[in-house]
Amino acid sequence: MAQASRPIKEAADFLEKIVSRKDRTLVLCHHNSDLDAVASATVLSETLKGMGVDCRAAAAESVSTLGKTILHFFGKEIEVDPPLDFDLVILVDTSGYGHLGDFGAQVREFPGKLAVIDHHRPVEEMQKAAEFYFVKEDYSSESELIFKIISEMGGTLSPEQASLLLSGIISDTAHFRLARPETFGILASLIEAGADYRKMIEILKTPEDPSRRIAMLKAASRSETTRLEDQIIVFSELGSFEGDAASMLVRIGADAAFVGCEDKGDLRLSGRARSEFVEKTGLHMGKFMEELSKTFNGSGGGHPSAASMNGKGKFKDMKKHLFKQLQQKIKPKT
Ligand SMILES: [Mn+2]
Repeated sequence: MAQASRPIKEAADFLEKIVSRKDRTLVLCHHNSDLDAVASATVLSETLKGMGVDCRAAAAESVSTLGKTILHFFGKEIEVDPPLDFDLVILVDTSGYGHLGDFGAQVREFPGKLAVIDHHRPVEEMQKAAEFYFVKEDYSSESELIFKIISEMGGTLSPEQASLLLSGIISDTAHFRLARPETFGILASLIEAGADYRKMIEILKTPEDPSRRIAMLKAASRSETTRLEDQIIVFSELGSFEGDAASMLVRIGADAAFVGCEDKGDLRLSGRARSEFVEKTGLHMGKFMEELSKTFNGSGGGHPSAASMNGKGKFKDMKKHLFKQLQQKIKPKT
């Protein structure tokens, strides 16, 4: 039967077989394990343990920073590269030996039984090697798959386990952008089981560099806004993150934004524009910056809506010249 159409019950039946066989089991996930991997491995391992199986969870090679953060938050740990003294290794969120980094060689030599429960593209070699091979490529995360299997077995989740799986789903679906309709049903069940959505969102936020945040605020507070015809042009002065600042100014309202600086006669300028600005005005930022840079003995260029230049001269001269050029390019409609 094609992998995609196999019922979840097959996986539940297999796990129940492990319970009755009393296999000493390792649930193993891929190297540099992300949230989906550590959540799946941890929750599946704990569930099997709760059913009387001698079971542990592990990651190959290393755990990602976010993976460590979430485990630490729940006071949980996952082993890394444990000695393979088990009857069975279940690979989760892992499609093949290659996904296990250097530890893959040891798993390849492992004389015991192998099972794969995954949501990546099937790997033929693994299909042959595994006693049980179950791949649901249509699942947007392994955490969803683990949830479905545990539910099928009649298992329940603690609030911590529900939160862990939720974090795996949020991260693998890129905050639900890649979610399937079914994902939201699972999400509701996890919330009902006590998952803390707000807390997980908070943990998943990648910390932003404070110096970058200050730079963005400076760029915003120093910004000058001008209207040229129906276009909102914003200019600001900043000595670092100029491109990011110009993008930010476009995001918060500018049609085109220019952010630059002068350091002892060395000029730098970054420009960003909305695609509608490029269409309406016909102003290609890359060409515009190239022309501008020639006036100041520098070089410049880029894309239609994102470009930069450098040159020699005084900041206020560059700014004056920039506006004059913009006025010429953005002409009233005739
Ligand atoms: Mn995954």
